[in-house]
Parts: sequence; structure tokens; C-alpha cells
Amino acid sequence: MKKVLMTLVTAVAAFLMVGVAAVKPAQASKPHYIIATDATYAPFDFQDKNNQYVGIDQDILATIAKREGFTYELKPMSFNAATQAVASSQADGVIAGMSITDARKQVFDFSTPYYRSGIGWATAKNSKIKSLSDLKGKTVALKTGTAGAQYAESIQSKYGFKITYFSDSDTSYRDVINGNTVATFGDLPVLQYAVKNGTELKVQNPKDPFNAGDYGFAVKKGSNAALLAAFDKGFAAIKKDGTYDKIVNKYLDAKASTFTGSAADNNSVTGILRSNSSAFWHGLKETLYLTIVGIILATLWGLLLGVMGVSKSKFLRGLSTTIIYIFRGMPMMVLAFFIYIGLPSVVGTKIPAFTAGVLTLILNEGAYTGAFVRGGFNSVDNGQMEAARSLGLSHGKAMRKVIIPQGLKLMIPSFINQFIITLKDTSILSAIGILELTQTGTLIVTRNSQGFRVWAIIAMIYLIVITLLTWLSNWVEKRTQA
Ligand code: ASN
Repeated sequence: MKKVLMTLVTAVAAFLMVGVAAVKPAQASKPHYIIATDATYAPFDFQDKNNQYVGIDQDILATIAKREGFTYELKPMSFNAATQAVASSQADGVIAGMSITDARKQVFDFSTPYYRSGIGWATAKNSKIKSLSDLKGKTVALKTGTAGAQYAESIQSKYGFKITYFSDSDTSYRDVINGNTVATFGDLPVLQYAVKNGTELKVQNPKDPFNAGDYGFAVKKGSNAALLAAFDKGFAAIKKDGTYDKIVNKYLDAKASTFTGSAADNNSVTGILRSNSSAFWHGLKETLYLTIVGIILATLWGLLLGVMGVSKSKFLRGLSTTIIYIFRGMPMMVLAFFIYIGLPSVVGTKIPAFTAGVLTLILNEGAYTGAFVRGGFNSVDNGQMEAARSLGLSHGKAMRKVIIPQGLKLMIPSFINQFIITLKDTSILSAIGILELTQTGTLIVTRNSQGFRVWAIIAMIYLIVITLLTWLSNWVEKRTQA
């Protein structure tokens, strides 16, 4: 038991150390930053056909970084998670078409304003809704945590509409087009760009945005002053030498397909697969990596919880029950946000997204594993323990030699089940910016609007991997039972 505990603690400690080391700069000479972004926000932040991050924001940032001599790693996530990542010091800065507002100035320090924006609202192309008062009793689609959502919330009671929230703009546009909701509120330049490039919406206030304001690059209030200063310095320079205008015109003058590829290239399943093969491959590798590390560590942790749950000590049994109760009862997404966004401000150090993701898997999947491991041991017939004890074996020895081997055999189907669940649950970790298979799908759909085909491909990839995992588990099961 002690040995198991030691191995487990060492494994988790080693994993955390590797994880924390991973946030250290790759090159000691240049400052290195983690920048969060909302990569579903064309023409400001999106992925091109080569899966490179492009857009007005991204080109500005890349040009400034080169000029000012810093490097950075981008973390694509929902806008809401991106701002929270900066507020909790998990990321050093955020660039995401972020409106500078008084409320946000309480939490963030903003760069020089770099783009004029404001809130627009849009309906389906042929909608009968023409004015805000037509929204009475209807539902609008908003993107969580955005200035557009805040504006809509502020007029909600006046116009009497209901709200549905989404985490990216494209999904809220689709929801309006599909007729589930009747309108959406968002940044005017972003809505107009989408409409210009074929999104079937009608912008209702193209000439006079609500709450006109500016975008800024943001860091957490009072921190990363050097990064902010470098951004401002670089921005002044590219504004002066014309690079800024060139970047803006590059995106506003050209059609989106110049960057994202034309629908014709992408329309077929094989076309989508071919043009995104490296992205799918990268996403799959990340999913597999999370799954493998998650399964191994969650199984060890679950076994320990299970063994504790049947130990002689009342304290250990109580501890196991409490841990299982807490982590089985907590939605995985809440746990992921708690570890990734909440914990760093308490422990005072960054927790890389991958480490936070694996910790989430260990705690959540480990709790389920602990519960069935405890149940498995308990279901070994009582007579077995009695017989072993009457033969003179100590409680510990009887557990190790008699109960555990029999219990483990009973648990094999539950283990296989849990492995499959772990693989599927990795998709939830897309919410904290891990670019695994599901997040990869989101970015591709934003670019090519081929939701049906892209999600079908992603679903197939999961199914194939799950089939392989099931085969492997069954093979192991057969060998262990032989
Ligand atoms: N424009 C949004 C805001 O400032 C940001 C976004 O949706 N990426 O709230």
C-alpha cells in the first residue's frame, strides 16, 4: 500500500514538474509570453487554410513581436475563457478583438486602441424582424462574456427578449440562420465581415453601431508592463510606417476565401480531410496523449482510492468516500475551469493547460474508478476473506493475495468502460484552450462553415480510436483471464 502511494505521488509530482517546466521560455534570451486568443473571430483572429493563425490582430501581434524582440505561444480558446486566463495570470496577454470598456479597465490594462468598433445586431436574411421592439418574446443568440452580450443584456428587459448563450460567434450565427433564435448581437466589423463572405445574416444597424468604442490588447492589471509597453511601442511604429494600414486592408479588401480556401476546394469530405490533414493529425495526437496520460494516472489514483475504500482504517475509508463524493459530483467542465482558472491565483504559479487537463482527468475519472474498484473488492464473497484469515493470513496479506486479484478480474469490464469515457471526456478540455480533436473541429468549422461534414469526420475519428481502444482492452482482458 505504501509503495503504491509512493509510486503514485512520485508519478504525479514528476508530471507536474514537467508541466510547470513547460511554461518556462524556450529561449532564455528573448522574453516569451503566453497569449490567449479567440481564434473564431475573423477578420481579427482565425486560422487560414494552412492552419496558421492569421487576421488583423494576429498580423499586428506577429509584426510587433518581431520588431520588439519577444516570442509568444498562442492559446486559442473561447473569448470568455481567454479573458479569464489573463485575469488569473494563466496567460500573459489577450488579443481577441477585445473592446476597451470601463468595467474591463478594472481588471485589465489596455494597449493603445488599435481598431474602431461597436455593437451591431443581425437577423436571418429574410427575417420579418426589423427593429429591436420586434424582439419581444423572441430569443436572441449571444456569445458569452462579450461586449455584444453585455449590450444585449442591458436592453433585455426594455425589449422583452430571451437569451441563449454560445461560446463562439460562428455557432451563434448558425443558430440564427437555422431559426432557433431570431437575432444575434456582436461586433459590427465582425458581423459585416461574415455577411460579406456569405454568412446568410442581415445586419440591422450597419451605419450606427451601439456603444461605439475601440479594441485593445490587454494584460492583467498591474502585471506584464514590459509586454504592454513593447506592444504600444511596436504599434506606434507600425502605425507610422504604414504596416498597420497594409495589414487592415489586406483583410478587409480581400475575400475570406483568399485566406481560408474556397468552398469548392473544401466541400467534399476528402477535400476537407486533405486540406486539414495536419490539423486533424495534430488534434488527434493531443487527444491520444491526454487520453493515455489520463488513463494511466487516473487508474493509479482510482486504484488507490478503491483500496483505501476497503481498508481496515475508518479514517482511510472516510477519506476515500469523501474524495469520490466530491469529484464524482462535480461536472468535469467546472473542475477544469477551477483548476485552470481558479487555482493559479491561489497557488501563485501558472498551471499549463495540459497539466490542468490531466489533473482534471485524474480527479474526475479517478473518482469513478475508485468507486467501482471499491465496489469490486466489496463484491468478492465474504467467505473468501474469512477462509484466508482462518488459514492464518493477516488482513493485509489476505487482501493482497486473495481479495485484490479476484476483485480486479471482476472490474475489468468497468475499467474498459472507464477508458472509453476518459477518451471522450478529453473533448471537454477544449474549453481550457487545449487544441485537441474537438477544438480542432471548432476552428475548422469556423473557417469553412462545413459543420455537418467536419463534425462527422471528428465523430468518425473518435469512433475509430474508441474501437481500437476497445480491441486492445479486450485483448488484455483475454490474456489476463487465461
Ligand atoms: N468583441 C468581443 C468583446 O470585446 C470579443 C470577442 O468576441 N472576441 O467582448
